[in-house]
Amino acid sequence: MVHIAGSVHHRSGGPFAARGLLWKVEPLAALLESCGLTALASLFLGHRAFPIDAIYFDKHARANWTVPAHQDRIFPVGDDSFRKGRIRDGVAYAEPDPGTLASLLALRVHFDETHTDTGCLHVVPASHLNGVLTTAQIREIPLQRYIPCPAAPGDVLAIRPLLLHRSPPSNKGEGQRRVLHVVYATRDPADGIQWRRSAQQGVAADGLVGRFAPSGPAAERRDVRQR
Ligand SMILES: O=C(O)CCC(=O)C(=O)O
Repeated sequence: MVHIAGSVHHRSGGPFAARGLLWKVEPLAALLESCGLTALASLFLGHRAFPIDAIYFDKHARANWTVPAHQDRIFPVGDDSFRKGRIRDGVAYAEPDPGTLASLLALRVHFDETHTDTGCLHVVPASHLNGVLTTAQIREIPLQRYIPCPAAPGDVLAIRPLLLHRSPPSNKGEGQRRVLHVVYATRDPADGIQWRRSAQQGVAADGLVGRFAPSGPAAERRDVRQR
């Protein structure tokens, strides 16, 4: 078992999530590159993508939990971009402008089979097209509009962070549902906020940037390597 500093513990005692993995697990950004996940994000987004956040979720008998309906709106940023934000586990988080939020992509890698009984993610299809929703707007949406996203081990679920989603508990508290949730961007926000860069810089220092970039401009990758 891997113990990650800053894991979030459920009331029943078991760890259920570890945030800020790009900074806690140093080789993670390079691993995402070499396993092809970053290339997949680049394909979806039509430009060279880089990870800006990674969270590990582990729902199991001793850590059965629920996340109410929400959109993902805050992400790790550089310390000097801290604005309207909060500190989690020593990392600054802030909300970028709506256009940037709409441009992000989350890839969720599943390590276990999951379905309604084991607390798979539920989403409201196309809800991201309405932009940032207020709490009142989210409350107005009936639970019947949420559809489950079952998955097999190895499946990757691609969602926009603004897609309305909720995570109900595992019905009987049985089984295990482990997910690595990685958020990708293709550029910094437009409003002066900068993503927390260290993970991306780590990849460049390893010389791995450019190995996977199906649609990114080659010249840009060369620039990174020459720096
Ligand atoms: O995977 C889950 O159960 C929770 C996911 C979630 O709510 C999120 O990533 O914001």
